[in-house]
Amino acid sequence: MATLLTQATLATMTDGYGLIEVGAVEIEAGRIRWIGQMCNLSAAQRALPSHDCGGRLVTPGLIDCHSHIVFGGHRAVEFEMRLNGASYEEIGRAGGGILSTVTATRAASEEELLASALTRADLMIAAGATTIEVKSGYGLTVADELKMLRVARQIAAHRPLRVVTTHLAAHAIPPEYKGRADAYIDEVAIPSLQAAQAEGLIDAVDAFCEGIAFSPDQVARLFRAAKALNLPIKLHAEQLSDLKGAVLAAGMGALSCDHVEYIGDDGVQAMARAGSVAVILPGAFYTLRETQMPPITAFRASGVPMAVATDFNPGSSPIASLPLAMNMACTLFRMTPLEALQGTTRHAARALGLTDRGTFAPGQLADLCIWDATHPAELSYRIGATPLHARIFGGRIDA
Ligand code: DI6
Ligand code: FE
Repeated sequence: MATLLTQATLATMTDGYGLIEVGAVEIEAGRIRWIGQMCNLSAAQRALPSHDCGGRLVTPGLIDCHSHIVFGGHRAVEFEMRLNGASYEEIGRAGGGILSTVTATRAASEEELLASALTRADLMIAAGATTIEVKSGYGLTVADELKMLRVARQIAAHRPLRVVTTHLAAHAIPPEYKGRADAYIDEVAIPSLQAAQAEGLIDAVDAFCEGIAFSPDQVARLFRAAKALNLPIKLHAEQLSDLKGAVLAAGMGALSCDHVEYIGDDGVQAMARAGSVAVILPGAFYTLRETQMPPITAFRASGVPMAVATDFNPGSSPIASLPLAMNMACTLFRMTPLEALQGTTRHAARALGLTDRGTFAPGQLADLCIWDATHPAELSYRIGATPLHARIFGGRIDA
């Protein structure tokens, strides 16, 4: 049975905002069937059951294309220790840092990991997300990476949310492989990738290319294994230094290069040639009090599409709200509100290799947000507010 949204201010995101004032959307079988102005509705459409949006802004459902919401424990104590003057090394010696999350994640059962991931998913839903990407990367053994990915896959069975999962075993070097990153790639990262793909647990492969993590050569080895399995690749690249990870990843056809604060012009040009999306993650920049900004002007000038995501993780980005990430992208990085909204809709879909969402067009999934706003710039302008009025998921309006 078809339904109709009426009296909507539609941001279709097909050409800029693609605004349609006094618009309507016909939804059938979970997909968008028709979009247009109210005055062009047919008599048959006017007879459909309808939901009056009261002039409110309606956008595609938001897409968080980079998150790490499956993990054990938390790092708030460490945050407090740092603010009391403890150094990163002292925190590491006291059992803190990313490896404390690895220890807590290994110790947690699938049920415990799912329960905590669902509370985070609920925060993302409340802020307008309808699709999220979730990465592994806190297990760092074959069994624990698979455990994380099974949990990530289960989220969508419990919530009105579409979940895309990414293998990120090459996130950190666990203590048992200290000084042996190559062995870790061969013995854990690649075997867990193959096992995850055999179980149907992953949609893409990611790695952290950085001095404190994996080298471009190690990442290339992992990516060749991903390509052999026909899996798309993406990379945490140039977050803290310029190791030329983006040149490597784009050269291998990456869907996206993420963080990219320290990317050079060679990286930007390689991404432009490959059509890779730059995923901008202002939550991590803010939390780590970084000062090197991603080269927004160069991405814009070179036609590299930019996405905006939360990077929700316990260490560097404990933020669940895409509208807040959009605000940060505008205020910290000088992205425009249009770019920020493209970054959480059509360009975020592209960063995940998805073509069935992120804009309003006939045939697209009927995942959308109705906002207590009348202009799309309000979504980026407000700080810490969540002007979500209602969310429509697969054509159904959330209670
Ligand atoms: N970059 C980050 O900022 C996070 N991971 C990554 O590759 C940090 C993850 C953590 O500290 O738990
Ligand atoms: Fe990340």
